[in-house]
Amino acid sequence: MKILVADYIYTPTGFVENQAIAFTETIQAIDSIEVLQKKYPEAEIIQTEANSVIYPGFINTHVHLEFSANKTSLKYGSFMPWLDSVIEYRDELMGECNNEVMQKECDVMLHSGITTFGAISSFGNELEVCEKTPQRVVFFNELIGSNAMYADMLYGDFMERVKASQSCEESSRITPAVAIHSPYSVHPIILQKAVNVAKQNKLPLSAHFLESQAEREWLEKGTGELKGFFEKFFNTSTPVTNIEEFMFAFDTYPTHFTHCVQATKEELDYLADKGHSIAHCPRSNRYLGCGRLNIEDLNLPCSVATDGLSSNDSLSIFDELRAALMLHHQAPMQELANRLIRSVTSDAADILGLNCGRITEGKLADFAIVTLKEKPKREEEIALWTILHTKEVSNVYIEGIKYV
Ligand code: MCF
Ligand code: FE
Repeated sequence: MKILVADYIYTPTGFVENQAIAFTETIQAIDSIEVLQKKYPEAEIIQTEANSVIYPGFINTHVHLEFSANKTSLKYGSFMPWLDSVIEYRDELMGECNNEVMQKECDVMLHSGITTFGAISSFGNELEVCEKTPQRVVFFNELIGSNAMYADMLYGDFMERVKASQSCEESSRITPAVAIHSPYSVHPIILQKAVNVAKQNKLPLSAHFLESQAEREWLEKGTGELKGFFEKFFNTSTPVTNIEEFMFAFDTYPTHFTHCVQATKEELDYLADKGHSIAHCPRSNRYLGCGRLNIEDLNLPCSVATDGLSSNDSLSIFDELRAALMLHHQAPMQELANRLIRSVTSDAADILGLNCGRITEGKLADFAIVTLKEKPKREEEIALWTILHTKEVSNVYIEGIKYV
């Protein structure tokens, strides 16, 4: 048993002062240090630095580790030139992205307090790193392929990767999962088969959806920049599905949809009605010229995530949260800061179906300890000062073990 003491603890009922947490792999009790010491006289007491706040470990629900080698290869500013550059540099970037490069990025996430991440994997290359890294990893095996001719082969390869990730479940903190790349890139036949795999095995399910204006135009009218892209690279000129057909394919299984920047109010209401959620990637959306997600109008659960280095400049959750504060410049500051912290803790845990993300009895003992520069003058600003001032967290615990 260990007892962690800090000036502040972020709990579901707000920031509490002068309390401590008793934990093993899971949280046993939250109370004053005096009460906990009496209850657990043998426990090791860990005193954090002055002005520290204990948060549940942060959760980054959507990242592509396989693109970690990208610095200046992919074109930022607008979606279609970016996609063209992915086709051009994908092989080169994958070649450069060895385990050492990916592990380094897992460490960047860890030092920003990320104790769980959702890794979108197109080839399964990052499985070994995800087995070794201390974090919990929801391993999203990605299905991609719009050509019916290759559908069986692509589906077969996808299933092999699903099985490989399932075989790591016992010996690591990996949860196997399914990702559908997007409506424009996945044939509806294999899409439905993959959704069924997720449903039958109760695996978390995710999909990129309505990220760019080009995607919307292609799915609605079969025109626009994606038409040229498909003619050039895939020798086709009509979309394989449309917005409704794609959305309906997920009707009976709650799915984590990434981006949704170009979704209409009706589409968002539909997703909400079916119990789905959104991964919001503010820097990725900005860098790929996709626009701003109207988070103020959302009535469905929403996480904030970094996406990959394919459309970002770092995998630090604090860099992302600061970007979100700037992108949503019209939102009341304190409220937004509190909502953002929730989006990478309890909301993200609920979305991925994990027993972490909250400091309450029985939850996994995953903690990120943030040390503020001085005592906050007003309690209602702790979330904001945390986001604005934190480059790295002071300590990280996962399942009760200290990693930072
Ligand atoms: O989320 C961003 C932008 N939207 C779509 N895909 C990706 C993102 N970052 C990486 N990707 C990957 C995706 O997983 O790029 C490939 C897929 O394997 C694009 S398809 C040519
Ligand atoms: Fe993505």
